[in-house]
Amino acid sequence: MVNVQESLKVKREVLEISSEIMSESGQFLRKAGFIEILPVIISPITDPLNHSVFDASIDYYDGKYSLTKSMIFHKQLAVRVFPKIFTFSPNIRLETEDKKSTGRHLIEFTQLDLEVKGAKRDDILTLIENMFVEVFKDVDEKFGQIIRSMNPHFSIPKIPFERVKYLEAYDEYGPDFETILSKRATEPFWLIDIPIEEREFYDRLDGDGKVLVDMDLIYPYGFGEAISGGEREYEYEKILYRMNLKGNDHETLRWYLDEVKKGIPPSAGCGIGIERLTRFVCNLKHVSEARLFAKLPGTVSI
Ligand code: ASN
Repeated sequence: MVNVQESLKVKREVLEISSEIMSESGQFLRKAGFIEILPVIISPITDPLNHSVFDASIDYYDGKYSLTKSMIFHKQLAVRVFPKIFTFSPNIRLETEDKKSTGRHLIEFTQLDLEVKGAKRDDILTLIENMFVEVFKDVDEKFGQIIRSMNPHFSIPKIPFERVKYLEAYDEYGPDFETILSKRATEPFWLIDIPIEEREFYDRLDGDGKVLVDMDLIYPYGFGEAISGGEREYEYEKILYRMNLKGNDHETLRWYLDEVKKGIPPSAGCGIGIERLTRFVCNLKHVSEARLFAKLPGTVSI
C-alpha cells in the first residue's frame, strides 16, 4: 500500500508543466484539423497488447466489460465518422510488479491517442515532430527557467528525428539495443519497421511479411519509449490472419471483427504517454513523479 501523502507528493511546477503540455498539444492538433473525442473507459473490446497483464474486466448482466488498455479499435471506428481524432485516454494495464522500477510504468496512465483516416506512417511522424517542437517551444516560453533548473539537457528537439530500423539496430547492438541507443542519444529518434512478433496484430504488415509499417519514438538520455503507433490493418482477411498468428481469440474481439467485415477505413495513428512526456521534459526519475495519484505496478494506492 502507498499512503495518500505519497500519492500527493508531486511538485506543483511539474503539474503546471504537464497541464500546459496537454493544453498546447490539444491546441496544435485542433489547428491541424483534429477534433477531440471523449475517452472510452469500459468496453467489451480492448487492446490485447503484446504482453500479458492481469485481467481487468467487470461482469455486467449477460456481458463483460474490459477496462481500456488502449483505444486502438475505437480509434479505427471513430475515423469512419471524423477523419482526424484525438483523445486523452486513461489506460489501465495491470502490469506485474517487476515493472515497478523501470521508471516508465504505471498501471493507470494517460495517452494522447490520435488517429488519421487515410494517413501513412510518414504523415504521423511529421505531425508528431512538428507537435513536439510546438509543445517544447511553448513550455520553454512559459516555464523555461524552472524546466532548466530541473533538466540541464532541455532543448527544443531538432527535426526531422532520426529513423532507426529495428532489425538493423538489433544486429548492431544486440537485444538491449533500445536502452543502449536511448542512453547514447541526445535527441528523440524513431524506431521503425518493428518485427511482427514484437507487436499486436493491428499494425500493418509490410510486403516482406516480416516487419510492420509502424514505429516507436524513443527519448534520449535513457528515458526510453515515448510513443507507439503505425499504419493499421483494415482488411478482414488480413486481420484474421494476423490474429491467428498471435493466437488472439476471435470471440473476444467479435464486436470489432463484425465492424471490420462491414469495412473500416485505412488509417494510421499513435499514442503518446503524457506522464512519460512530462517525465522527459522535467527530467524526473520515475513517471510516478509526473502525476497525482500515480499507481505503481505491484502496489495499491488512491
Ligand atoms: N496507442 C497505440 C497506437 O495507437 C497502441 C497502444 O497503446 N498499445 O498504436
